[in-house]
Amino acid sequence: MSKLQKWFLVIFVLGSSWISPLVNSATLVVSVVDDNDKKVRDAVVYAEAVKSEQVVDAENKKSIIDQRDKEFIEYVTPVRLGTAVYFPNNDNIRHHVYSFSPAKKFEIPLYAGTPADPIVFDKPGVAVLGCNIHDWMSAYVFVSKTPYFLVTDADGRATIKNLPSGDYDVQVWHPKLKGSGKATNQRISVGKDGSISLSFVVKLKRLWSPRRAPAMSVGGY
Ligand SMILES: [Cu+2]
Repeated sequence: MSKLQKWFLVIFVLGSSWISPLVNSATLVVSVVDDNDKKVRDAVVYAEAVKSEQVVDAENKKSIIDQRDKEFIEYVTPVRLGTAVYFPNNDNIRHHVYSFSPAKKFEIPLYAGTPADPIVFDKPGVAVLGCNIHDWMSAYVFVSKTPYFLVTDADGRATIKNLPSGDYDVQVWHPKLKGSGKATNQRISVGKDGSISLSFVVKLKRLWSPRRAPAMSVGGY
């Protein structure tokens, strides 16, 4: 290696060490409990960049909300804005899925199997799903503007990986949340690699929900 080549190597190595801080990212570990300290599952945790351009992801995003044993699976499905959601019916009876929510109004009239066309969720917000035949069937689609979101598990936990450097507003939404997600806001700053832990305490409403049909009618319509 000539002297000149060595100098180029030194400049290259120094140069890369200057560039690397730009690709730092953190893991965000979130726990959500209610005001009785009970772990809250099915809570959507989302991190929005404070300086964000909120561009719809151009990638083809797909998701599935299953229907099994006359229930929607999952109860809460967070999706990125623009996601196409398929609604396969895995029961041997027909379902009739609908939403009247401003975030997405749609209807898939009585059907069996998987409808050919998915429903594209193209507005941010929450769509409440129901089934015309089975009143107790309900589910929620949370349409997120940000790519950084997850839903909490049975332990009330969610781990969002690879959050790039920057400032974020982290908020929580749940179907039974009292007040708006905005009120839960916590601002974080990601500067270096590592992990950030956040705890949320949320107040949940008691929601009335229709009872499932009596066992006698299972296997009926
Ligand atoms: Cu149904």
